[in-house]
Amino acid sequence: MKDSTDRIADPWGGRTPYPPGAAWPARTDTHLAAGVTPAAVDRWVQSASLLHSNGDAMDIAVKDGRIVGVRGRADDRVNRGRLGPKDLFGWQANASPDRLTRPLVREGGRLVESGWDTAMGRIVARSKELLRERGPGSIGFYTTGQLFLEEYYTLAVIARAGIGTNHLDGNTRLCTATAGEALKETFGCDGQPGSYADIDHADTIALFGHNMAETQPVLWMRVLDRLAGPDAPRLLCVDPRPTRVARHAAVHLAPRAGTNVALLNALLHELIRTDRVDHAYVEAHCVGFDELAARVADCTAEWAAAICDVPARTITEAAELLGSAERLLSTVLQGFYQSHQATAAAVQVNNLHLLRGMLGRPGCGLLQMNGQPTAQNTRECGANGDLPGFRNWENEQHVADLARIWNVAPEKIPHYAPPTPAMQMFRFAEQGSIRMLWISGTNPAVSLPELHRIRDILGQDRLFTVVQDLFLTETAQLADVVLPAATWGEKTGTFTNADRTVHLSDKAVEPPGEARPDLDIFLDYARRMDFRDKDDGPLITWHDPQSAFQAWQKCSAGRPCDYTGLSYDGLRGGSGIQWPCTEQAPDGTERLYTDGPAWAHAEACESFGKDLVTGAPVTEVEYRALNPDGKAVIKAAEYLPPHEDTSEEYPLQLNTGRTIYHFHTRTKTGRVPQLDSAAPDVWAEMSAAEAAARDLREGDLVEVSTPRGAVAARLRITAIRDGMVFLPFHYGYWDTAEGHRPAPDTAGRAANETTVTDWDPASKQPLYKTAAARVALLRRTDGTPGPAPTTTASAPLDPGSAPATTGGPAAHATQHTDDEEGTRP
Ligand SMILES: Nc1nc2c(c(=O)[nH]1)N[C@H]1C(S)=C(S)[C@@H](COP(=O)(O)OP(=O)(O)OC[C@H]3O[C@@H](n4cnc5c(=O)[nH]c(N)nc54)[C@H](O)[C@@H]3O)O[C@H]1N2
Ligand SMILES: Nc1nc2c(c(=O)[nH]1)N[C@H]1C(S)=C(S)[C@@H](COP(=O)(O)OP(=O)(O)OC[C@H]3O[C@@H](n4cnc5c(=O)[nH]c(N)nc54)[C@H](O)[C@@H]3O)O[C@H]1N2
Ligand SMILES: [Mo]
Repeated sequence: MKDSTDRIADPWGGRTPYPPGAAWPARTDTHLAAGVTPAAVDRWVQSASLLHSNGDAMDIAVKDGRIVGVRGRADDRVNRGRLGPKDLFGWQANASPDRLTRPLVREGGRLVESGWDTAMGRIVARSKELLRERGPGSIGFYTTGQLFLEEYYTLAVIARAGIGTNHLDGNTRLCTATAGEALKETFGCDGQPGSYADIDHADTIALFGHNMAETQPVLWMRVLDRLAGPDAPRLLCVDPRPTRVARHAAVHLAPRAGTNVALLNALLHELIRTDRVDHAYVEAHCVGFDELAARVADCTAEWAAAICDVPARTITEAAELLGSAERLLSTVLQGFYQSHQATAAAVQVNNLHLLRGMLGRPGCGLLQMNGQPTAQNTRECGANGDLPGFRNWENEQHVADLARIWNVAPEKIPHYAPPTPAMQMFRFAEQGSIRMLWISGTNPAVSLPELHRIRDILGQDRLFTVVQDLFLTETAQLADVVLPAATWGEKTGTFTNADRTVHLSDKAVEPPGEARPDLDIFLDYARRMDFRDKDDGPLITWHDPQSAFQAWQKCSAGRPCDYTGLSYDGLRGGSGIQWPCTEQAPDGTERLYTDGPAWAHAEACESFGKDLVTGAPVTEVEYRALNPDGKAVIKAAEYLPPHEDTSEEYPLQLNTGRTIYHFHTRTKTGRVPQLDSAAPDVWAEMSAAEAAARDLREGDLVEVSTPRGAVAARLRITAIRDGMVFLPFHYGYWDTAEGHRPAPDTAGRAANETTVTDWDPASKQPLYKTAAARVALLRRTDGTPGPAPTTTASAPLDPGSAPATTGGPAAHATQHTDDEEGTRP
């Protein structure tokens, strides 16, 4: 069957129902530029999505050397051909007329065009001067979750063994640091236990602070197809917003923000009270059960109900759902990760699975989700605060192993202290110990908390800032050197999604002007810096994506993220493949820990763990005493109230997050007509009761303010819980659709004007979802409703109060559900 749908109006497309245990049927989604037919396409080039962590495989359509559309890959295990709206339309951003095409350098206070030699020359000169005068600790690298594996690995070697600095982290610190930390706390090591295929088998699916419908729409299609089929799974949703997930849930808990640990402790209490514990599993594979049982002994549903402001009855219903599950799949994301007890809360979800013995079997999945498309690789390759290959910086053997692979002295690799987390790097830049900050693939002037502070830091004369991006972003405008990067579709490399599936993304077209792949930029820097190994040979021995991949394979060998069985050729043609992929497991590995934890022994583990309340590291001696046999650690946590609680002056909880149509700071999606017009400007969400209490109406221009700053936004009245205001964080100062002019209401569109400089003690992930705010009327509506989409969590409570979000003819995509008639090669 082939049909065509407006995928702005209907982001998830049509249903292909299926029963438990069956394979998810294929459905191939295609969108081509107006007037282009599939027959007119010159070439289809294999790739995968770069606008979220799901890893949806696709082919890029090329005609006359230009990208003209995309088509999902039906053979791929991740998406079976489906694509979400950002991927169907987002490719158009590549060809924006305002792409950076030449390097820029600051001259007399202004950024002016220059050549690569001049720009790189300045970076190298400053690097050498700083190394000479202030040492390696004066240089920091702040990267992303959106480059390719080959690029992160190269950057990690440059930073750790070339410069020798401890200051290398990614914006993954804002994103999935807690995912990694929670896995380390429980299993001793990062690495996603579950598989997306667990959706096919689960009888119960629990989503903890995860708006999957909007942030991983293709995974949500898989859930919707199960819900539409026989023996459908039951859903538990824990989210204060009325997301699509909440609307489909058998049980929806909408807790006060920042109370996840109280809620989870009550759920664990109920499971233990009703003895829904797999004692044999716990006995064989875990330590710490007694401590947990003691910790939650008093955490009754009534106790949590008062803290979370949800009915006690709904908590017991949720516990019943989890307790009666035979195949439970859980996912966790930013509603847990971006709060003051992030790791503590995420770890309780791990505990839930350990208690119930639900790991390593079909349907029994645990997904501590990633957000960004390549965040997994930032972590694996050590371009965040870890050593490459999930090696433990406190383990001399692991450091020696790396030193051998890189042929450098172990002392060259900084391991005197934990690698510096991003928020600390900005603090060092503020204080003046970091004097050069190289920012690649991230826009901190919109995405970090408390923006006036970030602008001040980046604007300092003494800080030399390099920004490597596609566009002249809010951050790039503050830089000393701007390097024009090539991106997805213009360069080759691999990346790994949230369920460990590795995809290859091939170059389809030439980058604009003089823009270069990030890998080439890093390699050029290494060459100009003349980094050497201990035998005076070149430190970096590779020269292109494939040779970089091979170097990484050697580094990954024998570690949990073992890539040795993969190759570019093996990744071409069919489906993506899940690591570990080795000679013994040439087709990859669907689930980790099928025989219990495997990387938690003191010799093997990536981390000895931390105190969940203080973040203080557990010592090796303590860890060995706690976990002599390398089992999973059940770590209990006490609930603590949010640091910034509501007050008379700031009576509302501030929640920030995403909509389906935009990606982060909109540098790509803001330049795409279909996506831009679906959600063109910032809005604020509140409940009808909170609006009425302030005499506010749909569409009123309101000011949302905190002690840090304010945002002016039109109001959208929704079914969000009382006591809360929600802001999407996508909107920066520069209106991308207007071609880089200041947005009409420049006085603060960015949610992060208002957020707080604070982080989870264990993962160091900043808090974007727990702060206090107030809302006041700026201007009464002229009848215009809030600019929020109606198809999503921001749907108006009164459907008549805003026109339905649609995309029109330009937003049509075809869906083929019959392979015979499909356009697949
Ligand atoms: N469309 C789209 N998709 C994306 C992205 C994007 O920008 N746009 N970004 C990608 C990236 S990098 C990421 S990290 C992911 C993020 O994906 P998600 O985590 O799903 O997205 P968010 O909207 O940040 O937050 C999810 C939910 O957390 C809820 N929440 C807030 N506070 C609390 C709380 O205290 N407890 C609970 N239980 N819930 C709470 C919010 O109401 C919100 O609905 O999305 C990825 N996918
Ligand atoms: N208030 C609030 N703030 C948040 C969040 C929230 O929920 N609430 N979420 C946080 C999370 S989870 C995340 S992940 C961050 C995201 O925050 P950012 O990383 O700052 O957001 P992006 O807009 O994705 O920025 C990526 C930049 O990389 C550029 N880019 C894209 N592709 C390439 C490439 O191939 N090479 C190079 N060199 N550049 C490229 C883009 O043009 C863009 O400027 O925001 C965080 N901030
Ligand atoms: Mo993220």
